[in-house]
Amino acid sequence: MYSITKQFINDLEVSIISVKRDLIQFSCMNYGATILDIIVPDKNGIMENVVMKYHDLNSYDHDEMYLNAIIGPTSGRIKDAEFTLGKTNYSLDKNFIHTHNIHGGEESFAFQLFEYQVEELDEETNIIFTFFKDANYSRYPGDQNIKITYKITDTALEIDFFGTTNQDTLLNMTNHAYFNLSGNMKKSILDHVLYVNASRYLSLDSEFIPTDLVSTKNTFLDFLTPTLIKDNMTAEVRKLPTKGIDHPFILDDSDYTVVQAKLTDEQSKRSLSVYTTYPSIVIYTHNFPDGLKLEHNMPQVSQMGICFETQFEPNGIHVPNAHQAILLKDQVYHQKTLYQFSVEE
Ligand code: FUC
Repeated sequence: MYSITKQFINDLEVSIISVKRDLIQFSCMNYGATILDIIVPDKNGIMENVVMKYHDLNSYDHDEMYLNAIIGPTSGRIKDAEFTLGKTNYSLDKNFIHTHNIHGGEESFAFQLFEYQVEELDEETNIIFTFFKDANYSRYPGDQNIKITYKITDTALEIDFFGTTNQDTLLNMTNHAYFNLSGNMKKSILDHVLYVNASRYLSLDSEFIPTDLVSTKNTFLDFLTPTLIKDNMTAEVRKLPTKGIDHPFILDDSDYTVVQAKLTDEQSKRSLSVYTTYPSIVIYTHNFPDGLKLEHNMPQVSQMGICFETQFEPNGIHVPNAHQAILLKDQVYHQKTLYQFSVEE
C-alpha cells in the first residue's frame, strides 16, 4: 500500500510518498529524493524509526547535514574545487570552507525536486526518481540523466543509482541516511556494534580532504572485528578535526553478495547489513549536529546517527590509485546499495 501527500518546504510544494508493507513503513519526498522514515520492528515487534528525521519539513531546505538525501553529482569533498578532464579544467563551487567542493556544490542533487513514479508489486514497491541536470546547471560538465530507484521489500531498502551523460563528466552519487537502530533515536549510536569489511582507509588532511591510502590496523578505524563504536571513539579521537569517524573505508571485497558493513544494537536487537557495488563507504558518525530539532522536538546530540555513504572514493580524481568517478560520454553509470534490516537472535 502506498499514499502520496503534498506538503510545503517554505514555498516549494513537495510530494511525500509513504509505503506500508508487512514489516516496514518507509517514506520519502521528491526534494532531494530524501528519506523521511524507515520504520522496522525490534526484538519485540515494536515498530520504530531507524533514521534521523527533522521536526519541521522546512529544515530540509538546503540542509547542511544533507539528512538522508541523495548526493550528487559528486559525494564528499573535491580538493580546491577543481579537476581536469582531457584538456579542460573545471572549477566547481567552493562550498566547503570557501576552498573545496562538497557534496556537489550549491546545487547538489540533495536540493533538487525529482520527478517520480511509484510501482507496487507483490514482493516490492519501487519509487523511481528522475532528474535531468542540464549542462548549464551546476558547474559539472554535460547534460546528465539521473535515475534513482528505491526498492522497498519487507525487510530492506535497495537503492539503484543510474546516470548517463552527453559529455565526459564526474558522477559519484550516494545516499546520506543517518541510521540509529535504537528506535526513535532513544540512544546515540555509541552503543551500537559496528563491523566494516575494510583493512584500508583514506587518511584526511586538516581540511578533511582524502589524501592517502593507509591501513586500518591498530587505528580507531579498525572494525574488522565487530566493535562497540564507543570503544574506538576515544577522547583523543573526539579531539581530531573530524571529532569522530568521517572517513572513506576501502572495501576488501568487491562483491555485491558480501556484507560490507554491519551495525547492531544489542538492546533492540535490530541489525543493519550494508551491501554495495561501490568500492568504498564513507562512514560519518554525525560529529557536527546542526542544532535543528528532530522529530517530536527532540534536540540533536553528536553521534545520534551513523551514515554509510557508499560511493567511489571521494576526491578520487586527485588521489593516486583511487577510482576517479569519471563517467565518459555515452557510458552508463549503474551502482547498487542494499540496506538489509533484521532482528538478531
Ligand atoms: C559527510 C561528511 C562531512 C559532512 C557531511 C554532512 O559526508 O564527510 O564531514 O559534515 O557529511
